[in-house]
Amino acid sequence: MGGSHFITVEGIEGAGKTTAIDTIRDWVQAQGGDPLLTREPGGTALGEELRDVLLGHREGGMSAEAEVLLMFAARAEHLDRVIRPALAAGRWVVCDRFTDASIAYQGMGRGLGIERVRSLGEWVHPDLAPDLTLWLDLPVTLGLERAAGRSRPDRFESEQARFFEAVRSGYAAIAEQEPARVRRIDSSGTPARVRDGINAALEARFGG
Ligand code: Z5A
Repeated sequence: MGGSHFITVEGIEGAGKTTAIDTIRDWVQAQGGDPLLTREPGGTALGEELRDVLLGHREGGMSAEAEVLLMFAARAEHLDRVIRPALAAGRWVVCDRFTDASIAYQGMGRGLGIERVRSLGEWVHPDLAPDLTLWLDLPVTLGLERAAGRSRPDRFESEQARFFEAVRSGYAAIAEQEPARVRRIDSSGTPARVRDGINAALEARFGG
């Protein structure tokens, strides 16, 4: 159970990542670990500035290419200043979204293509991949319903169901290609059921 581990959490809008991350934190702490919780885009001073640019409603929006490159600029900084040092120090790192989000949102949602975006990941972090990715999966309509009650939608949240269907299919493709790393969690059920699914996935990957 010793040593560093890198866990990422993914899913469409309203998938319940916030609750999932609490569950992961509790599980790691119960094993005696002290997890670093972080997020993308963000996690550093520059990353949070880029997050504001990416999520804000800029007049005219931005091109898909600019969007994906800004995501990876924030990620490069995050890796350099936060993720790699924490892993090197032997900590667990739990990250709310990572490169899979770029593949799903920019590759599929924006139509840049999975392989093009994946090649950016191979350039920015050729030697590093999450040990475990929890993909919180639920129907798009349910995710949008859950998210509807929140504050003013950001630039991504303002997208329509068709966009999130494409994003979801991106996650499904990644899960199919990398079954050892990506664990699908059915997130359509009650919070207690989702929590059980996450705990089971953590136990299967890191337990015993
Ligand atoms: N993005 C990108 O395009 N490319 C990239 O490379 C990266 C990101 C890294 C910001 O991400 C945006 O950036 C994101 C993708 C894009 N846009 N979108 N969509 P973010 O992760 O910060 O934003 P978010 O997706 O809006 O996530 P969130 O708000 O942090 O979490 P969430 O997963 O959407 O959901 P939640 O807040 O945890 O839960 C939603 C609601 O459902 C909430 O009221 C909960 O209490 C409720 N809930 C949760 N679980 C349940 C269950 N089981 N039953 C009933 N209700 C539930």
